[in-house]
Amino acid sequence: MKDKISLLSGSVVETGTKTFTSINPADTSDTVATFAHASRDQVKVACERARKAFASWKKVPAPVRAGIIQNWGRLIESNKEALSQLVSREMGKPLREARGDVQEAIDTCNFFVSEGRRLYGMTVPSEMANKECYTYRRPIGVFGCISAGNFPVAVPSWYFVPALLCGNTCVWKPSEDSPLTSYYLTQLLYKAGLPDGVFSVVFGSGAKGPGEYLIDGVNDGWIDKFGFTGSTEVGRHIGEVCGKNLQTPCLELGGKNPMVVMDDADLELATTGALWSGFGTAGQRCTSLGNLILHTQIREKFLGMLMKKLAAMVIGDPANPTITYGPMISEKFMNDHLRNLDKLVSKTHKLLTTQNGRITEKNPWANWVGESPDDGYFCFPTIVDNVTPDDEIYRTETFGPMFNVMTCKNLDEAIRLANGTGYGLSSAIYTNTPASVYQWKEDINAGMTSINNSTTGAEAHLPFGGNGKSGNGSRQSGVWVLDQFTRWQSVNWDMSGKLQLAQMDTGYVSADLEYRIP
Ligand code: UN1
Repeated sequence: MKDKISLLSGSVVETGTKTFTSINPADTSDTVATFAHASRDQVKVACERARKAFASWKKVPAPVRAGIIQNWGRLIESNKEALSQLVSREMGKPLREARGDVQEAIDTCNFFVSEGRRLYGMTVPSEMANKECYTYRRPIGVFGCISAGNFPVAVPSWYFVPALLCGNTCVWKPSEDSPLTSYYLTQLLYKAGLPDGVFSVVFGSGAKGPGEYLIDGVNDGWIDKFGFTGSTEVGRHIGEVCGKNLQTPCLELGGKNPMVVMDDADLELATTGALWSGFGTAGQRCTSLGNLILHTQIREKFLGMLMKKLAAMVIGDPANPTITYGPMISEKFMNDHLRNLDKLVSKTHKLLTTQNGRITEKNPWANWVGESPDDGYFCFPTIVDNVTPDDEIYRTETFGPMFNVMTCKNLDEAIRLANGTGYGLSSAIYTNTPASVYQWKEDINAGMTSINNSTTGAEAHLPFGGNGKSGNGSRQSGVWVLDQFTRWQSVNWDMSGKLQLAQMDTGYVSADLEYRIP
């Protein structure tokens, strides 16, 4: 049944001939599933079904829609282990993290269930008698979404839970790296009681495939709202297409996330935080550490401690609970990483790590766990020192297990370096001086910042998103995301039985402005 599926749309399931396989990146002999690239016609069918379903879905009372979200959350929870195992098998993140990925979706459902009983508008006084004013949140229509493979459960839930709750219908193009996870996540949504046509999945590639057709669908009038998590380059293109059509997409793009360690920091904490920020998920989070900015006073001591912890780090089999990270998501991500090492690291830089690139049986990582590293796409952790603001590597997102080291003399310089990359997604500072924290919070140009914590690990009910090249100012999660999936409508209801003119037929009383206190 799951073979060669290209369109999944409730009762309508279609297959395709141009197939692609999902492969376990920790063991490439393990083919997880074969799906097919959806055709342009199939994307159109999905959008048409969504358009048709919108008329009735928006009329379903919000608490009833929220009931389906609640069911979805419960179903995800009761399938948490199987789904987590599948996430880990399909895209390679450690099982512990895969469980977190799934938990984030459960949290998101839980958060939004009661929002179905709010979705508050306001009653607003009128400036005229016998007239009432109100505001309502109205759904937007058909929501088209392209998501990435690094968070195949959490990030889609950030989009679809609020989108559906608010009364929109959806067409989803999930990552080619996690089709089976997307398939089951969608099956659980159907089992939760979602009416036919409200939610469809089109499988396959982005470029020259369903992703591209879905973006074109904005021009074709198929889509009313777009959501995208992925590269800045593709995000910019989506922004252009949506802008031309007077739409504002939700764009969650790249990052070059800085972490500053000041001279008063707890170095034990900061070294652990830096390693996790840089190498958790093999650096394949948009919130992963990009530039580590060390105060000159603690630089040498910090690096000594860091390299010691790095040497003890365990890499390998995603199911092994002791690992920090497993394989790259796919061969493409590994090759991109290898190309970055080749292209971006220059003679002026100093590699603090002696082994870089691909981990193999011939060139193994000392603390390797699992079968042969040759079975999968495993890479060494890389730390690049002596990076300056003039270097391309300083401002280029690398999305792999590598980060840069830079040095600063004071907080002003640290903030300049942190803000200079053009990105502004996540960030972190380690310091114990309240005044430094205060200045940092005010001056760091990032959508998210951590004090004495990792650059990664945003919680499900806080606004998530970035500035600059990291997005277009949209935010996901928490109550703030409601503004992405609804439009405000103001209503004024006149019961006076006559045409009352705003600003003119008011009962404003004039003051005696000549009066002066004696
Ligand atoms: C992403 O990398 O696209 O904050 C999302 C974090 C996770 C989500 C990352 N909760 O690291």
